[in-house]
Amino acid sequence: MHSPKQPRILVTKPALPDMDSYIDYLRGIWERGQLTNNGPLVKELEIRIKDYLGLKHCLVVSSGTIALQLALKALELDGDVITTPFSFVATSSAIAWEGCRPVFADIENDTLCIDPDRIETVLTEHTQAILATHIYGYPCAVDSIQDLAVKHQLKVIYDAAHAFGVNYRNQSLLNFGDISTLSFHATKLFYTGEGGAVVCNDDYLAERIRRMRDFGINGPEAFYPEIGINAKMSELHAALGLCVLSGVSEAIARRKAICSRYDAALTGRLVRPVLREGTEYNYAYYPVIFASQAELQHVRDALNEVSVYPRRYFYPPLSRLDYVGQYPVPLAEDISARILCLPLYEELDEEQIDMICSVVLRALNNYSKE
Ligand code: T4K
Repeated sequence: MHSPKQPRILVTKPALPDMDSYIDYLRGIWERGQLTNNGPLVKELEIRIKDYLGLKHCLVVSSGTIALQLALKALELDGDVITTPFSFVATSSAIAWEGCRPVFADIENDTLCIDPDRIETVLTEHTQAILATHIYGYPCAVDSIQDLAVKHQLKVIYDAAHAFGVNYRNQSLLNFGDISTLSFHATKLFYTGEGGAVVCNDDYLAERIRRMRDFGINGPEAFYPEIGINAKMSELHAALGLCVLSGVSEAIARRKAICSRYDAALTGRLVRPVLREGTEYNYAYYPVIFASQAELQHVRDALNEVSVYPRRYFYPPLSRLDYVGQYPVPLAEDISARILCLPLYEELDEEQIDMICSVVLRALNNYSKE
């Protein structure tokens, strides 16, 4: 049981930047009196993210969910969108919220991303787009997905909520597809508290999304050429992002060291998803796959006993949502029942990692004896 003396180890914890650096930004905000509406810090954050990741257009918004909605809206989608059942609920709910129909294609059993071969089996004349998630920041089969898009004239959106800082074949993973979306939620590697971004290479699309995130306004005389919404990021969120961005390379390096320590103890005992060759990972998550759901529950209970709280990201599969149609996705069903994300954040120290590993290994041994 949790004792008040034993600090809880949760699945993640934001590495808060130096408070003085945030206060410095706040002073500037106080002097200017501009709290929102595309202020100087939002503009600076966009430039800094573009430079850091090597992107053409990056439009910051108020959440990763609204980034997905803007992507669907900007591409004028209103029909079937083929998507992954193995993701966070926002991937599916954004599709349904925008009046489109989520159609599920099962995942690859190694990368856990949507399987291009399965996409082909659910394609119909109503399919307009593919919305695939780089789950945990693991790249999707971007080439095969692009081939399908060209062959069937489909748009491609990547939910890249987990993929900040991931490079694939020597460039940002965000450069693939028509649009990629990011989440800057507090639980993410790079965060602004709440926030997100829409990334694309197309000038017209970028201009459209820029207007759409601001009610569709076109210029200071408030002319509205098309429908928009309020998806703006505030200066307070952008200020936090600017502070966090300065430490993001260090954060990735620290997380890499933590993952190596987990690997050293757990490799051979637990299965891990497979990273596609050519990936420079961001170490956003540490998912492990158990032999069965019962084994997962046994290990999770043992961790909870010592106040360690891993998370079942992502269970159950999205194809079980009440507001979507029925699609057989046996691999996603199977994996989502057996996968658990172990705690991973910069502050986690060696002693804590070793303790987590020894509890996991002991629980696995006990379970196999039962
Ligand atoms: N697409 C994908 C693939 C996504 O994963 C997400 C979001 C989205 C789209 C949508 O993006 P946003 O609209 O959210 O920007 C979290 C987040 O709320 C969500 O952003 C995230 N994915 C999802 C995977 O996880 P929970 O249910 O895990 O949050 P919570 O509050 O249980 O936090 C987890 C742990 O983090 C807690 O045990 C403690 C720690 N924590 C959390 C917060 C919020 C902190 O230490 N400080 C904090 O401020 O949902």
